[in-house]
Amino acid sequence: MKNIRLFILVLLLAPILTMTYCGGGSGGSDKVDLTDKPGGKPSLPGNNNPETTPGNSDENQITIDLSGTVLDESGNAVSGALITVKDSSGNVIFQITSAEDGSISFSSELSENTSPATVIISANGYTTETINVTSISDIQNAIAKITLDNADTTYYNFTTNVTDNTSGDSKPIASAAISIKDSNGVVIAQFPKTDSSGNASFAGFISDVAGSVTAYIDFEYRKNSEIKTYTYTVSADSLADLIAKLESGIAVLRNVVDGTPAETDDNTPPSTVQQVAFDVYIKNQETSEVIPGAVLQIVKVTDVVKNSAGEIISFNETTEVITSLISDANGKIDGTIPINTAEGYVSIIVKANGYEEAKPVVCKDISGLSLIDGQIVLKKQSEPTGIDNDGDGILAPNEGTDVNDNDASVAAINTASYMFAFEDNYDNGTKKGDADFNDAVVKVTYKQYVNSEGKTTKIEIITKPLAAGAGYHNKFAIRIAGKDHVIYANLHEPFRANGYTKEDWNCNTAKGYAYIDVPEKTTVVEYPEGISAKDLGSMPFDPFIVPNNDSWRGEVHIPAFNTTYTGALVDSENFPWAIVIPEDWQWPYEGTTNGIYTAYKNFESWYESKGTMNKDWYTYPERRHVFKR
Ligand SMILES: [Ca+2]
Ligand SMILES: [Ca+2]
Ligand SMILES: [Ca+2]
Ligand SMILES: [Ca+2]
Repeated sequence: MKNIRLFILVLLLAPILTMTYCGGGSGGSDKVDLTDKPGGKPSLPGNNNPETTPGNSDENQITIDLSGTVLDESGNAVSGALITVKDSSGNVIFQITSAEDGSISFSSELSENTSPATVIISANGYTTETINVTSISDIQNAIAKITLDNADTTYYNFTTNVTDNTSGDSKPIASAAISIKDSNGVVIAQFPKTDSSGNASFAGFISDVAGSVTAYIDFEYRKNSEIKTYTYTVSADSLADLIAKLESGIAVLRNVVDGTPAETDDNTPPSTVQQVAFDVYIKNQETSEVIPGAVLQIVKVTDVVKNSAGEIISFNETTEVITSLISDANGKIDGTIPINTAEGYVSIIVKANGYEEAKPVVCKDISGLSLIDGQIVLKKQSEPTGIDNDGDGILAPNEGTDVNDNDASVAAINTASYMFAFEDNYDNGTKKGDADFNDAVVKVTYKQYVNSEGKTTKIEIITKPLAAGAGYHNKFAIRIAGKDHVIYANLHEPFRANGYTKEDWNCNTAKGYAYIDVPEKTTVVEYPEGISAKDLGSMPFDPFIVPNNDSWRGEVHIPAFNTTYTGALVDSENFPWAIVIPEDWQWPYEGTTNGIYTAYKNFESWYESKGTMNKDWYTYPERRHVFKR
């Protein structure tokens, strides 16, 4: 009903409302029709030279076809040899494994900018070969016929013992499969499975590999009545060091952090930002006592490379912390974190005073998960020593993670920026309103202050109005924990305060006009008693507009989040009227035919595929159709 009324109202108003706008301080003004509809191209004052840069195309791809064989010194085929191609920074570009008959073949699309530097050929029992290359044809030459030398080997005969000490009771692990891999991931030793006492003996030759080596211990355990698999790894800088560790026995500390896939809901449109809930206990590995004040950091991971089987073969773990969660008095972490679905991959690090740092999750794609739950066990290291100036229980930097050791109300600060883009006149036809998503565009940076009990004590909302291409005077507000914080009662006001005249409506949306900068506004929300992560919810919270600040028009919210708004959030085809973009973004010009569909060619497949394809659609604007900042 509401939408029909809106539509009729706009139809009535459109011929009446003839408004003027001044762009870019040019001082010129012309009459334009208030359209905000497909095809409604505003007429512009003369002498405009709109930028006509060609569309932003995808990165150029080249197709490569490689083939060759791997033989030993006697000319026999070597199967299972691993050919790894890396760039000059050591990142893996791709990997190929030789077949039963020693043949290798690889066909794939690669970025034109690929610059291979080394080809590494490794196989169990052979000396690893490294060949320097500068081009794809160099790689073809290098792998056409590879002859591997038999490696120098050493005979080993020793026994290892594996126990599960997660609950502090050193239970033997039976039927564990143990293997040792070199730094290229080639298996150089395989053990018989552990017996009922957790023992496994190795007797045989192992190649004298250089560099670091890792033992992989795969086993099954029971969680609730379910059988789950776990891989525990032990690394060392040399084979001798690793064998010494294995001989002295391995006490497994099992960090159990499981993920539950999100249920696909046909009634929710896709979102570029997704929230993942955490329900995790942090415990002392020896005593099972809970650890309050432990900091769980979600760390950004980039440059993820997968092989054809979908396994991650390389990645870059950054030091950038996306979100910090802190365990409460019961050692529990119970809250949600925002994840940009286009990135998805994170690592998790847990730190607590006097405990060894733990990494229960290393490079995992958590987009598509709704919940991560389980327990993370930490090994006691020493009594905590160091400075805790404010007495909040978290030590100052160097020894601990307190971001402000002079303020007990803050132990971590989570910062993130989002752009929100709204339609104020939706559902007026076949193409989703005019879907220009420029009626209200704001950038919001949140700074969330979290204390050592995991409670939020303060949120700074830093808002920058970017565009208001609308005939309506829209109200912009953010709902947090059930309370509305009105940032602008009329989003045109901040533009008027910075040079637009009273009649302006096409603010930073008209083609041919320069961007007018509107300064940021900071709104501070305080929680003197602290609010729990569960009660607060998480970024980007619940931003919305009230079209023309008329309450009878309802509110426009981002539908992907748990908004408390009970009115309509999408149209009959689940099309959203508000979107969130997790980085800087260029909104469509006013009057762009079919709005966002034209300005962002990948939007349609992202929306139609329910967010599974073109997750980064917002990074590929058609430059002719978006406003330049
Ligand atoms: Ca402190
Ligand atoms: Ca502090
Ligand atoms: Ca619009
Ligand atoms: Ca508009």
